[in-house]
Amino acid sequence: MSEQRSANVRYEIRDSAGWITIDRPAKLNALDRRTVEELVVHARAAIDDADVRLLVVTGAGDKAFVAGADIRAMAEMDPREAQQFSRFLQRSLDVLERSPKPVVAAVNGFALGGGCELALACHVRIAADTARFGQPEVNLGLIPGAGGTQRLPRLVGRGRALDLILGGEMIDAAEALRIGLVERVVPAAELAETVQEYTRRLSAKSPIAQTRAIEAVLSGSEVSLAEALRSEAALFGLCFATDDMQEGTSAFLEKRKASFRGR
Ligand code: CO8
Repeated sequence: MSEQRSANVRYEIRDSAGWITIDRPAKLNALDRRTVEELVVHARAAIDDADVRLLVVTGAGDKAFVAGADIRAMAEMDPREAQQFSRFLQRSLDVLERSPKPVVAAVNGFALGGGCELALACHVRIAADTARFGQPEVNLGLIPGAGGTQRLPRLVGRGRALDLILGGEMIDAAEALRIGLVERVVPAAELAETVQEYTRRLSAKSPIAQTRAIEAVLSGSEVSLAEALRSEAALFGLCFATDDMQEGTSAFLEKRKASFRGR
């Protein structure tokens, strides 16, 4: 498929992954309302497209993934508008986190403020070794407002999250890997190919099992352990009603490669 382009976001399918590229390099891909709206339109289209198996979110250029919410746009807001913008961003990032298809952040540079929060809403983060992360909102007299106060501690622990949020300092990719903010770090020149290879590998697995796994992990983090374990068992049981489970187990027993169809 050829590339689709809206004002600030590009979309193309590579292999079976829908690549969403935030494309405002002159503003280090900062997120204003229009950019976020376009991101969501492309994300929803990718989720609904039967030919797309996974989503990748990245930034244009080699400097920034996303350097935050657009500070110029925020400077004009009153408290009510800021709260609405925060809810709008939160709901938009929920679309990625709640995607039934895996969502990978290919973090190619600065991931700051809302940009770090965008990466946090993705299921897996693969970063260039040149990427830098941070929640610098305190430098602006703000707090993270796009999920950072909630997703960051859940990912790296409360102490490390507060260290980042209270200090407002940036950390490099190696430190992000060390604290569990990203899952992999690769040389910048190899980021796109690494992510493409990663999406190829994930595409060969059972889509329906991946969807159920995302559901189990996400829903489980919102309830008690006992309830989460019941939910895991229910989702595990549902897998046994799928062709993919028959195919996966038969392929193993027949010593051949499984061919999953996502049903
Ligand atoms: N918003 C708007 N414009 C930006 C942003 C941003 N977040 N980041 C960079 N830009 C613009 C710059 O203003 C500049 O534009 P211009 O050339 O027109 O002056 C251009 O991008 C290039 O930036 P720099 O010249 O500053 O590039 P440097 O290489 O010197 O510095 C930095 C790179 C260090 C990344 C620097 O640009 C920077 O510190 N940016 C701001 C980072 C930041 O504070 N991000 C957090 C923003 S707050 C936030 O994200 C809150 C999220 C929650 C929102 C919830 C809703 C209310």
